[in-house]
Amino acid sequence: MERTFLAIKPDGVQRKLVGEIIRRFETKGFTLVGLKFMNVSRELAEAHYDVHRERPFFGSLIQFITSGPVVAMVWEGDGVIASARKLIGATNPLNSEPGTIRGDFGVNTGRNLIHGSDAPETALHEISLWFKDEELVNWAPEIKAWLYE
Ligand code: DAT
Ligand code: MG
Repeated sequence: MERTFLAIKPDGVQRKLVGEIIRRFETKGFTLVGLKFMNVSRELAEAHYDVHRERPFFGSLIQFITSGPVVAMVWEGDGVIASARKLIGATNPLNSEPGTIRGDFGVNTGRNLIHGSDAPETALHEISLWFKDEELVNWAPEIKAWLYE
């Protein structure tokens, strides 16, 4: 089954939205397979956001993501990569639909609460960047028959 990497950024942690955000992926029907609460090193931050290295906001992005603890997660389910992006909402929270995480809780692109992998290749890359294999838990939720035909 497909897996994606999600991270609640320092603003989501500081604003006490960790439970609310995790709840949305849980109640949707996706399965948590990796979770850690951690400070992010500059090295990891720069590797994670490497595609944005040349962008003008790169410095402030690295500063922000290393400014406080984050909740790093791996979630599993059919179509979870694209679906999680929909649950998260557009990059600029002012453009995110109400009902999405960014649409419900944010007002600024630089404080958009949560990261989600944008494609299968990036998901694989980001999962391996943030998690060791043995940190991921393979398990079969008992509820599965009620979520999947
Ligand atoms: P997303 O997080 O929706 O995948 P992205 O990959 O384009 O968006 O950018 C990564 C993060 O960089 C984004 O969550 C917030 C920040 N960012 C993007 N565009 C920005 C901008 N124009 N000004 C400031 N920060 C920006
Ligand atoms: Mg992105």
